[in-house]
Amino acid sequence: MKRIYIFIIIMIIGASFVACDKNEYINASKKSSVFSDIQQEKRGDNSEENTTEDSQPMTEQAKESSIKTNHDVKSQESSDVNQEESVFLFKTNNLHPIVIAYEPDGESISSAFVLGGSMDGKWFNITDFSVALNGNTMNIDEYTNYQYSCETAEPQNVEIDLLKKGDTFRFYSDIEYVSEQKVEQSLFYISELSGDAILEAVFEPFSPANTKNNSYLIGVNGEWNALPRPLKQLEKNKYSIDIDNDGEEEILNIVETPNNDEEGFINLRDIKLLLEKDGEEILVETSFLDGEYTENFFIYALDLNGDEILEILTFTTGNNVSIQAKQINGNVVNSVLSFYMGD
Ligand SMILES: [Ca+2]
Ligand SMILES: [Ca+2]
Repeated sequence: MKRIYIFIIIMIIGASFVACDKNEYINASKKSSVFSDIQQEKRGDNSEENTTEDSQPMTEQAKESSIKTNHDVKSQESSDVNQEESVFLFKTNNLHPIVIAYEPDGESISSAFVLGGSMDGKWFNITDFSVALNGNTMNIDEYTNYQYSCETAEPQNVEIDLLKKGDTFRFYSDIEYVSEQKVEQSLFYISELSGDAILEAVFEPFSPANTKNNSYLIGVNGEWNALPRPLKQLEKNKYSIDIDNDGEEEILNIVETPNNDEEGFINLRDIKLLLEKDGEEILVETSFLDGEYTENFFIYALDLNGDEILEILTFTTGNNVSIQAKQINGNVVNSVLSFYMGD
């Protein structure tokens, strides 16, 4: 009897080692390409030029360009398989995932971070899903324990409903349609720095033409036109745009206030994003720039869920990256999705 117990214990220990060993560890070079590129950018170039460009979402020339390119967003379902420039069937996931890619200086893009998804008016974050790894299904807490027990923070190729292999994304810059890409892998891990769950979509590397370097691309898995809409600049940090598609423009105001409360930072600023709508001033978001971990604040306005009402994506970027999706419902602002990478 004793032998049987010992045998069973050995089998259990053996199986748990196999559970870790069987996992395909992903090449570390694939991990967090966005984050490492941001760090490179920070190390390499802190010029004011980048800051200025990022905080000016729209120029007159850009507006013209966006009108032109708006019409270029076309269904590619009528694919010609003989064409070398491959066009594939658009595969829609009913959770309509949204991804964010960082376009580094002169390099191609091979992955993008998942912001979340939506279905029938509901929004979903990564933490709403379970992941399956080698046939084992785990919720986020179980995955965190698994990662801890296997002593690895490397991204794992998982199955997750929010991002399936073959899901297709249309990528947009802040002003134009860029390209269509198909998911090759869904990589998942828990950030060692922040403890956040991170889901990364891997694509065949692609190089967007005509977009400025060090900018962000939004990828949307949906048939609607998610091209970011032009923000009409009224004056510095003040823009007009029709958020709720009722024919009347709302005003977006980015208010920067110097903050002298903390020592050790040269250029500390509090940021408030305000929306003027129906004669009311509504607070959309507060942020904070320290010139070191967070350097830039900028916004995109686009339809993330296909209901023809624009959401506002706010970016606070630098060494750390924080992205928030805000839905405007009447005169109420709802935070619907968020992404954070940093420490
Ligand atoms: Ca309006
Ligand atoms: Ca919408």
